[in-house]
Amino acid sequence: TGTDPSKATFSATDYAMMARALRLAERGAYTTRPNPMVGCVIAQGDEVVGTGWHEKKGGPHAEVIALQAAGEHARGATAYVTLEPCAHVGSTGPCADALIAAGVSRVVGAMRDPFPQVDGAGFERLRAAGITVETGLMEAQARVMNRGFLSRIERGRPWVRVKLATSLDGRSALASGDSKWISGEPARRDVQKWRARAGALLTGAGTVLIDDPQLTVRLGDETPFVPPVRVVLDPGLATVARGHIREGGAPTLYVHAPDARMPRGVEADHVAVPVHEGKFDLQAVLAMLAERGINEVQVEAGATLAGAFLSAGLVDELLLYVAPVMLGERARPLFDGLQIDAMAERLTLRIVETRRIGTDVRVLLQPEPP
Ligand code: AOF
Ligand code: ZN
Repeated sequence: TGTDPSKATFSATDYAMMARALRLAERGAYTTRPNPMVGCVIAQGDEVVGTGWHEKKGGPHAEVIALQAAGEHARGATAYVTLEPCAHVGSTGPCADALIAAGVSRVVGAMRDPFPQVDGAGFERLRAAGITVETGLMEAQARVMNRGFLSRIERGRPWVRVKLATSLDGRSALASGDSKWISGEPARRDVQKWRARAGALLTGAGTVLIDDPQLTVRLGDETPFVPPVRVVLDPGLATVARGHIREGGAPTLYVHAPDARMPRGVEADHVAVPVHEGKFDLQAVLAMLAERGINEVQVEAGATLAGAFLSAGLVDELLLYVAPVMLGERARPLFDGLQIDAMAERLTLRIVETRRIGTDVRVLLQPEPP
């Protein structure tokens, strides 16, 4: 810093205010989708005069709530926003205009909003009105928080998190398919929070038949969330009339091969996706989910589907619960179909975070680019 004139320097107060705005934004983690999480803090020097966060699509944006709380104190204040203020009329008016009207004198943004209707226009509008605009404060944190939204807008596909419970010897189930339970109760409860962040929980027909999961979010009554859609990859629509997955207050979407037909008398949401040599085109599956506004997908499936995502290079994040148990050599591996014959071909991952959860260890990993 100091040598690069394009980089603004930020004070300790700036950091503290943006950190607070990021924490506020996180409150929307289970409810804002498909919208991003956004937080806003309005301050006069060290004194916070208004705060806000975006709760849900169609509801007021973070800035509007913070401006309302600040009232006249917004005049001459600094507004800290975790995402560029919008410049479009969507469910609500442009936040850039609201900030201008309130007489804010400085806006500090963590990052640009890549949403096509904003994409720089919000910051531009503020500057044109004579407001000091500085950006890039805690940008890395802001991008991580909204990695799902950013993935959908920037890459046209959701962020893909594969969740797996593994034994110490790298096994995901017994040969019989039985996997109840590898990880302990606290770990299984922890998974619920990651589910609640996701717009979709994706599984395969095999898992529906063997595990019969509900794939719902169970967080306790005090925590509001929007139920993620349960997505079943079922080429022949063999499971549409079966299992707990049809119950429980969350929508279910069946993805099938183009030539499959819904059985007579069964009503379910379904969509055809191309299949090559009996295997789904996973890129097409993800593009279809992005079309439907899904930011984050959590894959909770067996070794076949988990392996297919990994082999295709479509895993962004691996959420691994390692239990201190051995399941032995006849048990199922974590990933089918990974063919590695030389150390040079090995798949390398980066550990993002580790944490002990009850008797297990949670490891969050990201594959290294090849
Ligand atoms: C902001 N502040 O708090 C949020 C923003 O459907 P709408 O009208 O709510 O607009 C959604 C888009 O607005 C969303 O895709 C993103 O680009 C931006 N979200 N912008 O200034 C906020 N939530
Ligand atoms: Zn807005």
